[in-house]
Amino acid sequence: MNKNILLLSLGLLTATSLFSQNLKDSLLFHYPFDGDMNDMSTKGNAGLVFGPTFSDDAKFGKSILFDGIDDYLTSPANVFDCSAKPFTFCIWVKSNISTITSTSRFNVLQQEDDPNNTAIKGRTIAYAGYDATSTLLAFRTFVGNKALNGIVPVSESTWYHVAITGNPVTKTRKMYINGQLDASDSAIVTSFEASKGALTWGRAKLTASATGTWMNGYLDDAAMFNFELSKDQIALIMAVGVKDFATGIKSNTSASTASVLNNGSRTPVIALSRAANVDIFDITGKMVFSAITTYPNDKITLNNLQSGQYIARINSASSSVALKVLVK
Ligand SMILES: [Ca+2]
Repeated sequence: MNKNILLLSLGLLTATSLFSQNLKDSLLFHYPFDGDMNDMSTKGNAGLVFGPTFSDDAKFGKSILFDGIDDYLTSPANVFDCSAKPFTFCIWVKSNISTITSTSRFNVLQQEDDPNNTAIKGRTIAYAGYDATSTLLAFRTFVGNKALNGIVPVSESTWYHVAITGNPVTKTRKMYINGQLDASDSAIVTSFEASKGALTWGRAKLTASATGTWMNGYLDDAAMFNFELSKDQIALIMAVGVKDFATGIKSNTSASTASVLNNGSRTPVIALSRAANVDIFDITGKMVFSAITTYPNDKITLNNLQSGQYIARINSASSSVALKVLVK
């Protein structure tokens, strides 16, 4: 048994790779909202802007700000079909709604009716609605023609990371808020809609009245994947953003450039086989450590990390890897 395995077996510090597959092609769209509606996935799904402006109040780069009156965005048809494959939609959202009433609501992402068969109705993929129990706003999805209601209150002027996953085979839906599971169900909907309709952001369907559905606040770093992201993968997207998440997947899916060990004094150490940048984030996405190593002086001592789960992003000249790091 080599030293690393021995030390890991002590349970003082463990690390596992978050990725086992190349996921580059799984990204159906990625809108950073950094000044335009360009799609940074390989799918070329650039959208159109009808009113919203770009803001420096953002999670990554710029965000896009909706006035709550008549601002919206559109994306092309034939991008997304929730009946075809499992999916994950993720986005950062910040509400500007200061007074919550029983009619408070804003739409984040809406699917229009299918362009090939308008009898097939698109659904509201993500929105925030009034929760009568808490008398507060909470995030929801209506994929599957039934509301899945979250419980985390949506407060004014606070960024929330929203991730919604769906699986058309098991008819399972999950909603994560800030990386934590907020709501889920399974097999309670008949089917997921086979719609390939265009996507509309920040309001109800273009063919319907948008009254009461206008987005009032900010959106940032929106992406759709054609698989169900794990909780750990969602935490990594929160921490580093979709771009670096996808880059890390694309360039290297192996943890071979990094190992994690304990140096004998219960101080966690990341040992690297080459020079690299190491950034470590806590579960809320806050960077808690950053260093550049120079081989062969390749050990990073993590003196000040409290017990808990972290994400380490390690970039070298030739590769990139993300690790889940558990400090006990
Ligand atoms: Ca952005």
